[in-house]
Amino acid sequence: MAGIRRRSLALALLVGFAFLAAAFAASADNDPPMADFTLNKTTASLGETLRFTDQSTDPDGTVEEWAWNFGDGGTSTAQNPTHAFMATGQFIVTLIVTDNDGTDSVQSASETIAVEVPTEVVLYSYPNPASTQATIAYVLPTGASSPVLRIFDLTGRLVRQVDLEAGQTTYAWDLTSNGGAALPNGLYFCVITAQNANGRAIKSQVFKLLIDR
Ligand SMILES: [Ca+2]
Repeated sequence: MAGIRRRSLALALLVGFAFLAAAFAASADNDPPMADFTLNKTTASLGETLRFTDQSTDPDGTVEEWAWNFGDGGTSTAQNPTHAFMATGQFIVTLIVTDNDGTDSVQSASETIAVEVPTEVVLYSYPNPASTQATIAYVLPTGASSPVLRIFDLTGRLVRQVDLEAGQTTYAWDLTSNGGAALPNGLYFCVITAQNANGRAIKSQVFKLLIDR
């Protein structure tokens, strides 16, 4: 009986090894897919739609699944997805592909994308303090439009509003209110709002201007 048991055990081990060897051979026979992709640009503006084009290949089969991770929480399983980044910064987009032989044959490819907002409006004014006139200088991001200058007094009251020219870089303010009255001495807050090339509202930092006659 003991001899039969040993032979059974040996047979079971042999079958087990054969099974493992076969599984290993099947696994080794499958060449993994190579993930690859292109995209239409690696620097984008906020909200701009980017197009991703799959270039993955499998040397001995076909690529059947695509798992995209855009690095901003967005994902896709489309072969050639589009994606718009709604935040600024650097994002690493990763693509993992799976071939027709199973999920363990994956390769990933990644690309870093810089998503930039055109810089905000730059605003400063000179001289400061001002006694007779202030030259309000401004720089708009490329493509920005509809700049509007607003000046508030210390209580937050809007005392002057001017539609600026997008093509200009300075505005000469004579230190008067909307009604044309000379404003009293004191501290004023200047801000310029505009629309960027994508139609999004942008604005400058608040510039503190002192009137001291
Ligand atoms: Ca394969």
